[in-house]
Amino acid sequence: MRKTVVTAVILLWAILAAAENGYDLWLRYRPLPAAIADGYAECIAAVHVAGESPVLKAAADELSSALEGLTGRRPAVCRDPRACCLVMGAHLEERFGGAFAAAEVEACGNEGFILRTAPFGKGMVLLVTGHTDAGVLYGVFALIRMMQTGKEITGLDLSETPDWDLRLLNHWDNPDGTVERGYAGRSLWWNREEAPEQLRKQYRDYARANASAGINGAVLNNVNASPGMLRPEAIRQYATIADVLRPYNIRVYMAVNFSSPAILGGLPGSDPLDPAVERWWKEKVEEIYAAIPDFGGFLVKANSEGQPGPQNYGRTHADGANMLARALKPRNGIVMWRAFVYEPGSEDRARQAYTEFVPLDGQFEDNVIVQVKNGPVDFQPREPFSPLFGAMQNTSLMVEFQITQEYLGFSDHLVYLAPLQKECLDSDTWCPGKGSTVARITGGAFSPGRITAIAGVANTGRDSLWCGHHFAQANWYAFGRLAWNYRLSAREIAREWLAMTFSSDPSFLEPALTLMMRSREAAVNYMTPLGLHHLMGWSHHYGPEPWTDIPGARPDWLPRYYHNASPLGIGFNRSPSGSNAVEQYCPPLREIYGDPATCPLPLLLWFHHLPWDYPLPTGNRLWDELCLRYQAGVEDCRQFQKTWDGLNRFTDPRRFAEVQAKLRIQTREAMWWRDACLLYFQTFSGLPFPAGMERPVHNLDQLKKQKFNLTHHN
Ligand code: GCV
Repeated sequence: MRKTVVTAVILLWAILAAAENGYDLWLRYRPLPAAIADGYAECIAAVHVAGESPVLKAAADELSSALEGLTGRRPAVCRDPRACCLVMGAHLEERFGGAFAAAEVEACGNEGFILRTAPFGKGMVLLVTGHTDAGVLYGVFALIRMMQTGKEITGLDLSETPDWDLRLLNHWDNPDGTVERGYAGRSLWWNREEAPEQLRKQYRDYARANASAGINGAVLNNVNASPGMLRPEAIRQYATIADVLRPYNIRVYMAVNFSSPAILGGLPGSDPLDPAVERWWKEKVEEIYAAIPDFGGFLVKANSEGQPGPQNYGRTHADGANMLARALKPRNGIVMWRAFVYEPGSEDRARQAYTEFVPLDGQFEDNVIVQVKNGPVDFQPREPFSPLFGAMQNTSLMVEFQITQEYLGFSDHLVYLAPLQKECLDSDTWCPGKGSTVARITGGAFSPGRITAIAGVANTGRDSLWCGHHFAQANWYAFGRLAWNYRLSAREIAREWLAMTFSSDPSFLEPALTLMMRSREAAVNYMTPLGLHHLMGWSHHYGPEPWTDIPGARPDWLPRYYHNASPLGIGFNRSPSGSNAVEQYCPPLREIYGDPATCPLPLLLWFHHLPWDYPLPTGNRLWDELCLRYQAGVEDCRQFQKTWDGLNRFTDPRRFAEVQAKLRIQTREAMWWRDACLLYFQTFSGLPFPAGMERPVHNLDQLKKQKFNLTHHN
């Protein structure tokens, strides 16, 4: 008997533990404490869906399964709204005239929603409405989030509209199923062999997660695009996926190879001004729309890192983008044209996108958006904002963030990215004047009527927990939430995510929040403090290799190009006495960044080359400050481990152990970064390590010989 009970307990534990493998993301819908659950169940005991559409059905199904999971009770379906406690549907003012003014519902636009409790008959009714069914879907997800995080849902009066029209994930997925800079397994979309029903479930769950965070579009293939993506079979695969995503208000977009007309269409070239090329694209666009009527448009990486583009034919980026834009325009499609360009041998890579794109300002068709990486180099742990924001006032611009952690420890390091994204979005460009933040510029504050968009390079893959690290899921979620509402604080978003994903117990939330909020700065400190950048190995982008020198390699792929360490000092001189990249910023930023005395400390070595003993406002000389920051990064990681170890009673065993194992790797590698960088820089500074700093545990010669090992990174 006893044996049976023990076996049953073990079995139950195993089932529960297996159920918590991270697949459910923040949509876990685990039972809430009875007191709260009963209140919600009562408040939403019966639901009336006013209208019929796949989007409304998706919203109603989600609400129903969320309530069932959270409260143990599925709401009844009621046909008569008078007998219901919740009514969802677009334009409810037509039935609940007193509850809203028509203009208020109209103001919700394409995707906004209103959640309002209103008197109806003898009681109260909770209304979820908007101008469109998509708005209702987002309203339902907002309501679910409120319940998941224990908020009051009686007496609601809330309305929201998103800050950007298009909120997209970019998947760098290749047709063979590999993912460029992907650290969470193979591609969700390509080269799959599972049964269609199994795939549909996974795609639906992907769509639910996106919709709940507010993401409404996805580019399903790599910007280093295979021309094969435009073959009929790839278009069919795109269409199959689009069908599953559509009820969640998600459109698909495609990254295209500019040489497709030549490679695929057999034309002699792909010159954007050649009428035959233009015709080829128009026909291709029609073929795509025949399969995917709500197709979103193209994303293009052109004349960058070996990709073909209009410059191959002596044409400009505007010529190339506009030709595609004209093909897409009749179908309301858009072109997202990337500004990530840099040439070998240019004096300063950080200057290049500006140099190439600013002269084209005002020349793009109105369905072109220029997609600009957040910083002027490449998704480093910290960069200043790209000076293109603000400099192209007659062109739609969108920010591209990287959610996948190419330069931030892949899926091994816990780095919560919302603070990085907020830092960029809240940056004041001062163009055309004070208050012109990146968020406001790209959100259309100065150009009403233009399409607005924002993109994040996805960190998802076939991995059972989607993102390779349980906390990397937070970066997917946070990107969506910020894209919906950039005014949310990184802390608020982390709090929501933690409560939904792990536990809303305050004894869990507070320490876990501190850990997350500290994590980005910790990574900056142990990788690239004080504005240093690109210190990683050039082939893998993972660990530190500040010494790398590869004869014949492009200088701007090598760390030494960026840190310039020598006995004289360290840093990239982008001041007027150097590359003068500071001139690309509007006043007063160019003066502030251009003078080491006023340049913000976190960006100091981004803009200046300074002597090792340069005195800093912290009271330390540069060398000592650098050492202490590396050390602080390591100490933070150790603290993260301690914090997490203390939280085991709030988490299930599997996720707890998996995060714990990753934190162990992170601390070990923070020490690797610290030692590699400091021991190497010390060969130039010749200065001792400051008092209070731990001695390195590695030996520089051994580190230099060590081969990078990918075994624990997949
Ligand atoms: C998709 C960096 C990455 C490349 C990436 C490129 C880009 O260089 O290392 O993998 O290519 O950025 O954003 O186009």
